[in-house]
Amino acid sequence: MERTLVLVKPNGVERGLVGEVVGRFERRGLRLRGMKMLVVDRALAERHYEEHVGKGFFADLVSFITSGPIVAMVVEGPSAVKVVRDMMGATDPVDAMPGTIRGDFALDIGENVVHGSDGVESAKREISLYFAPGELVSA
Ligand code: DAT
Ligand code: MG
Repeated sequence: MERTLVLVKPNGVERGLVGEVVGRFERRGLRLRGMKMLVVDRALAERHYEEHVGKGFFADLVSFITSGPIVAMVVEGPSAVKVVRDMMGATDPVDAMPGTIRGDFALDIGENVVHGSDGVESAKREISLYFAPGELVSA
């Protein structure tokens, strides 16, 4: 079993896609272990995306993720990191396959609707940024 962090980004919340995104994971058989709505502040955004500090898109990335409420969730299941990444599709929605979340609901790389952790270690780090241990339930 693995856990991964999923965010519905501000444009996904604004467009009313929270249920669609959550429903896809639930129907796949993944389990929700925590979920909350919050507005990300600059400090949290910079910690979350620290691997991208110095890149040309970093300022826009921080500005976007802090631009409105997001929904953060911890999703659990077998190989959850990979399964969620596969269900989200490629980072650039233009390259994302139809049937994936980005492939069905996005066209702009800067506003690609969802975030999913890219590995087991990054999932642990990211989950701890958004959730205290007591905010998560176990099976
Ligand atoms: P992912 O979200 O698929 O893990 P990433 O970690 O490489 O992708 O980048 C984080 C986010 O930054 C990504 O969801 C959208 C944005 N981003 C990445 N590359 C970009 C680029 N070349 N131009 C604009 N935004 C970009
Ligand atoms: Mg990433």
